[in-house]
Amino acid sequence: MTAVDGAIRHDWTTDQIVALHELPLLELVGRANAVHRQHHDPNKVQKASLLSIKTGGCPENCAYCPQSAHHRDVGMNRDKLMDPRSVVARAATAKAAGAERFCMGAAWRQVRDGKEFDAVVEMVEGVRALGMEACVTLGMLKPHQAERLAAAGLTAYNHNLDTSPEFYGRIITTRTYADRLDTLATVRSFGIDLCCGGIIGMGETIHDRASMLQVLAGMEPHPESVPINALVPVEGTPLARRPRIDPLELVRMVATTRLAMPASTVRLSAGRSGLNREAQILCLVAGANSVFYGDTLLTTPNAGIGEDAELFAAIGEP
Ligand code: SAM
Ligand code: DTB
Ligand code: SF4
Repeated sequence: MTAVDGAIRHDWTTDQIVALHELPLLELVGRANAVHRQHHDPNKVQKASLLSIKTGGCPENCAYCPQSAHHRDVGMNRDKLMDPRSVVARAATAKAAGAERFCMGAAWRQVRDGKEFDAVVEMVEGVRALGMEACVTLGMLKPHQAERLAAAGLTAYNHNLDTSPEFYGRIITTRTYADRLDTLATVRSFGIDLCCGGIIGMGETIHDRASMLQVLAGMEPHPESVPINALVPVEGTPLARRPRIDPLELVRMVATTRLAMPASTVRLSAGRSGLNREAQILCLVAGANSVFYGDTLLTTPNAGIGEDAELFAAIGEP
């Protein structure tokens, strides 16, 4: 490797990223930690809370997702969009529990103009008025819709690539990788931060994981936040029988993400409840500096607030 660790680069090759990922574990974690300390306060872990504002009945067929209407065996209820007042009240509760960022997810293929989108804009305004960062994940977005969200003060838009371009078609067939990249470019063009990452443990190879990171690190600028999810296998989805990944695979993925995108917030996302306290701390040493915080993710359980209190006490974070 010719470039110095910690330099912001957009020209990573997939092979270079695979080589990082395959370093001896202690070398990988050590280098990632050094880069992490160059760009971030090593004692700071951002807490982001999640809320599903519109659950179930999604027309997309993402193989991992319990909210897809294609996976009938999940038996997920279809709920209506929540009303803005109760959403803002939930954000206030999350803030009181220590969350700095509030992320709202809707099981939509795309945003449609009308009353529901107006309500989401109101939610963003309400969350920002609490002094919290606001993030939404609503599926595909058109320019005029991104413009409205930007005007409402939206901090970030979450739209994951989920996996490599090569493996994508094995996981989702109702939209393309190019659709995803288009929405990301639209969001970026209105000055909204990007929250974009993926999932490991869906049957992809290490090369696929590196290839996804190559696409993300090729973006200029890098996404400001990169969620790394470990698949939560949900009964009734096509990926229900996939084994849980070894926590050290998550450590390697986090460390490699940190090396490829030194200044981004790397968020330890779904799958954290399957890790013990020490494995989570290893992920934080390896460069993760945010977690989803609160008892539930969108529809599945997260690490509990009680366990998180122990985690934060152990690392000395308030
Ligand atoms: N419909 C929007 C979209 O797909 O962009 C937003 C909601 S979607 C649930 C947000 C992200 O959650 C997905 O991109 C995926 O990375 C993650 N996710 C969903 N189900 C998951 C699961 N079972 N395990 C891990 N991550 C999951
Ligand atoms: C992200 O990358 N992970 C979060 C958030 N962004 C929206 C969602 C995880 C969802 C896990 C499955 C569920 O709870 O339904
Ligand atoms: Fe719909 Fe998002 Fe779930 Fe895919 S991941 S089925 S787009 S809610």
